[in-house]
Amino acid sequence: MVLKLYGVSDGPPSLSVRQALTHLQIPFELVSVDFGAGDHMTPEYALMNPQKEIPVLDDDGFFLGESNAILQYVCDKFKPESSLYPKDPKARALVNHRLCFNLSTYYANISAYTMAPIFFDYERTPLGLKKVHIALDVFETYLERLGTSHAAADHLTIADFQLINSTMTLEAIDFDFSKYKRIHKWYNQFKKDYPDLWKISEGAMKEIQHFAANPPDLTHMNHPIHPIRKINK
Ligand SMILES: N[C@@H](CCC(=O)N[C@@H](CS)C(=O)NCC(=O)O)C(=O)O
Repeated sequence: MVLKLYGVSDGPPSLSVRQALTHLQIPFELVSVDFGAGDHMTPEYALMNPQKEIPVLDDDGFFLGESNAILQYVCDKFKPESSLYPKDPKARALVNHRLCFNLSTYYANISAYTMAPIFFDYERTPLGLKKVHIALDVFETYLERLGTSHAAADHLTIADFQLINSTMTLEAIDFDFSKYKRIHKWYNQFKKDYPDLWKISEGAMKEIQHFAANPPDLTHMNHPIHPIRKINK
């Protein structure tokens, strides 16, 4: 059975998995999850992913959530020889480290500032802004210390996808991060070096920009965590 990826068209974790599958030329069917309709909050979806988060990979009944785990799995299972996820322990540790850093800090801090206020009733606060700068500052330091062309090596790895898509959400809200010179260079170089992969991020960025200008009406949604923005109709 062909791999199925349950994904959302503007979600950074979904984009990274699409980029890896595309780059590795692994055939897959993209099943679009309608976030606004709450497709991911149904009992059926929870059978695939009790976290009720997107993406989920379905490999012939083997369901896997958490985009980092999906990226690692598809490389290990389908293209173990690929340099996207190196085998050498130190090289792999750096990739794993950057994936953890993205999950715990970079995407966490950035998306709370960029994405959450677009979709839900959150404000962009000075503390949120400070956390974005902390994330950028740390990533800049990693790039400086490692001195590589890419996030975790001198070649593309799965860590680049996650970090690129987090950074893309900053561009989506016109956040100027040019003072982080190494991040700025790495991000723009990715666009030039991998135009087909960037196209996947760019499509999402345009959607995010559209939603930023036209906040979606999610008043029908009964979200367990996020406050729903009130809309006068
Ligand atoms: N750690 C998860 C995060 C996935 C995630 O946050 N996905 C968002 C969509 S981009 C989601 O499913 N949110 C559920 C919700 O807000 O209800 C991963 O990397 O796969």
